[in-house]
Amino acid sequence: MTKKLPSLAAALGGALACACAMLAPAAHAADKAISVQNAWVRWLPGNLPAAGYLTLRNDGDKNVDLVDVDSDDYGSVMLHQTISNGSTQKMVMVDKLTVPAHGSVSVAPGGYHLMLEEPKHKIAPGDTVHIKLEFSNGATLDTPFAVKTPAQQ
Ligand SMILES: [Cu+2]
Repeated sequence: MTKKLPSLAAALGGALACACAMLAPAAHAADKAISVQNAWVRWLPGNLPAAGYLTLRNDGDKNVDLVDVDSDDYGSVMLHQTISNGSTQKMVMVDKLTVPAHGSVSVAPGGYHLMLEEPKHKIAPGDTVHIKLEFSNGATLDTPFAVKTPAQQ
C-alpha cells in the first residue's frame, strides 16, 4: 500500500500524464528548470523509519512546487516538516514544497525531510535507492539517493 501526498497529478487523474505526452518538447524544457543536489538517505537500524534529504534548485523563471514523492524501494514516502515548539518537536505532513524561481530549497535535518517507511527489500548503508519527485510543472525526476549511516552525515 502506498500512502501518497494529495497532489495536482492525483486530482487530475491521468489527464496530466496525457498532456505531458502530447507536449513532450515543452515538458522536456520544463524538466531542466529543476535539478537535485546532494541527495542522501539517513538510514537507521532496525525498523526505524529512514529520512531522505536533498537540495532542489530551480533555474527557471517561475516558482515550481514539489507536489508528490514515490519510490519503488519504499512502500511509504511522505514529505514531512519538523516543527520545533520550545522543547518539543513534532512532524507534520506537507502537501507541497515550493522551489523559488532562480533559487533553491534545502530538505535538511531539522526542517523538511522525506519520511521513508516500509522498505520493499533490504536497504543498507552504501546502497543507492531511487525516489521519484513530481513537480507542478509536470517534470518528474527519478532521483538516486546515497544511503548513509547517521555517522556518515
Ligand atoms: Cu517524518
